[in-house]
Amino acid sequence: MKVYDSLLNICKQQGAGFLILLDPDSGTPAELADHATICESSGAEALLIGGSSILRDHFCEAVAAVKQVTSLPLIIFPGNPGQLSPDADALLFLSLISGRNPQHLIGDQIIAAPAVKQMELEAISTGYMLVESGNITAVEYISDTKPLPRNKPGVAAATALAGQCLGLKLIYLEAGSGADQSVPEEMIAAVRAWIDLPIIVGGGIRTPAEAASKVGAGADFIVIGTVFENDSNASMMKEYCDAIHEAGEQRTKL
Ligand code: 1GP
Repeated sequence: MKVYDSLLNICKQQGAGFLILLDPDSGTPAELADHATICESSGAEALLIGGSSILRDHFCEAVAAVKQVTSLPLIIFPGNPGQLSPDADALLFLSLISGRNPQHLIGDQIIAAPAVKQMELEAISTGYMLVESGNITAVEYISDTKPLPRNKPGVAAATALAGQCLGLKLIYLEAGSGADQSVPEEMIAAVRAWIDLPIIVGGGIRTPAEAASKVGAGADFIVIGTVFENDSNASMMKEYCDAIHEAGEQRTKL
């Protein structure tokens, strides 16, 4: 089964799913593989791998090491167009639709597309929307784009809808890794009201209750990165997983 179809199944059957982000900058390939086994035992539905990778140059080795130890779908969440590996199961083929930097709207994609095809990677076209979060995040700085104002849910909804009309398959609402403030529930609800696509929400989520609240507002998948990086604790991750699944189940009953 294609990874995208399995994500759609999770939305349909469970209401919501839990994704953990492994940042290649955060450890050696062996350490990342250890982290992946912890993630799997927490009940997460899939792993994302990617990030700024400014400090280390071992992306492909990290993907291969993680893939060896996990049966979870491994999805590349690329920090740049060079983060590709045939060992992954799929790739979020991102377009930064909240910004107006042509490099991240279509330039990087042209650079990456031939390699994606040659590697036969499943490319899941994703509208990536950066949301103002109280501090300047690495993604804002590196992408040289302005985030969406957090008090303008209507602008976010129209942006996501434009992405859906363009044929994108996922919307990722991103506050940025380690953000001060996560994506507001009001914005998630506005986007949910206007689009049918699965919505991923990540950045700055620090408690299971906060994760559950995002699901209650309409998020289909929650991404946790920094909290896990700081304390790679299986029982804590299970608490996130349970909270997300419980909130998802509530949604399926509505
Ligand atoms: C970042 O959305 C992810 O791209 C996860 O964010 O590291 O803040 O959990 P955190």
